[in-house]
Amino acid sequence: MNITPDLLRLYAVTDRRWLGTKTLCESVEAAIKGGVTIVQLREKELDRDAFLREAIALKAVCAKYGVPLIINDDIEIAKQSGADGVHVGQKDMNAKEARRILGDGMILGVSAATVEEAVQAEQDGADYLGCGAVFSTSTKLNTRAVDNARLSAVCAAVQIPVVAIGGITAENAVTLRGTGIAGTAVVSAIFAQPDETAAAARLRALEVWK
Ligand code: TZP
Ligand code: MG
Repeated sequence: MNITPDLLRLYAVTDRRWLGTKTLCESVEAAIKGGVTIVQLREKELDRDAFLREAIALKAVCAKYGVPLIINDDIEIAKQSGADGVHVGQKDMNAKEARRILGDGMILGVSAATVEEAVQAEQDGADYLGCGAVFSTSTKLNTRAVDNARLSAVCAAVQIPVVAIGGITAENAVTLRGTGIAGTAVVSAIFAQPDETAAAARLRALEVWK
């Protein structure tokens, strides 16, 4: 167990498409100031060198605030950048293999949209699960829908903490209360907003895990 539920209250997953004139580091730092508790660097377009540079720069920002940095998909980038862990989807590297390469001391997050996937991921050594999409989203294509009954079943089936993801906003997040989630993971509800600090503070204040 490399993570506790309190570190998963508000999980910011990056997306550079809304950066405008800001750097990713500036945008993430603004979000952390609003109450983000964990950050995932998710880069689908950057080449390897640029991804590694961004990861190293972002690790310095996160470390300043004691916020863990997770790297999407790429274990080698996670290790080389000094990040705190990696997040893999069902179609990425097998969770057991990811845990083997990572060792025991780094955080492993796994996406799970069913109880079966959740139980398997826990067995394979995941520290936390991302479960969704709990609402419709245009940020990621080809998501699977997870309703509150499924989300509750996933939370009940595993000992490790679960974060909900997909289409979560400051308006709809409260409907996730009572499912057993440790927190919410968002992209556009923070990074598509003009003021990331205010957006993060609003989401964090909802305390949907209670
Ligand atoms: N995984 C499942 S949905 C999603 C990811 C990365 C995108 C969530 O983005 P948004 O903007 O919070 O809906
Ligand atoms: Mg992935």
